[in-house]
Amino acid sequence: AVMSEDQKFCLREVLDTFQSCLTENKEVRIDQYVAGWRGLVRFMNSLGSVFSFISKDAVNKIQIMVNYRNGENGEHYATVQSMVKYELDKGLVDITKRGSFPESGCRTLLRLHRALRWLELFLERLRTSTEVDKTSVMCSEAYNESLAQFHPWIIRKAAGMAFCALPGRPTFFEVMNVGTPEQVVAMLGDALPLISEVYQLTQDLYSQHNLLDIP
Ligand code: 1PX
Repeated sequence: AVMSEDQKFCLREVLDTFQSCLTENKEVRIDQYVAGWRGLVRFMNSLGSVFSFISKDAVNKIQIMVNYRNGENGEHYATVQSMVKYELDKGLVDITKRGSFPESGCRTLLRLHRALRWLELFLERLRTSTEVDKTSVMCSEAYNESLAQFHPWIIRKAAGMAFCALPGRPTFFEVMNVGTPEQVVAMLGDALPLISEVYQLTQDLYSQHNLLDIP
């Protein structure tokens, strides 16, 4: 599904975008992947300006990927698989230490990929939560289990402070604009397996090529 700008924000459409990443032969389409992140960033921005340091970084990384796609070698950036092959064949990735390619596609996508794990963990917590659970706690637990290990202290601290500004579960569900809490839970149940699959395919590919630690 394509997100229409004039319609009210709906998280279902965003998560659908992630589902549409997968090709028949289980490759991950970069256009849809990036569109999914754009939608999430838009959602996050609607929650308040405390999150803008997070969205700035996400938007920056999204833009790097869009630029590759629009560039003269754009066709090599159609899927994560074709990008990895292309950049490795041409020696366009600094795999073990920082060097001439600080903004390679492989490196940039890895940052978003790590954040996708956070998303998966957070959405799973939201899905199984009850009225008494706090979004800030769910969010920081998901973060501590995933992205936090890749972030220096100062970023972890700032992220922790931002999480405290998250609206409570009822408001959060309303902003998602999916319907009743039961409908939110059902939607998340549908979306999560596909998000997990996108995550896992990327994880396996990066692992096969020893790309999980690109600095
Ligand atoms: C129903 C739930 C929807 C929630 C949607 C929220 C979308 C969040 C989008 C976050 C994307 C974050 C990308 C972060 C990439 C990253 O790790 N960048 C760091 C490393 O990059 P570098 O180039 O230096 O190697 C960079 O240092 C990041 C800095 C910004 C802080 C990142 C904190 C990430 C917290 C993620 C959780 C967002 C919580 C929002 C709650 C709605």
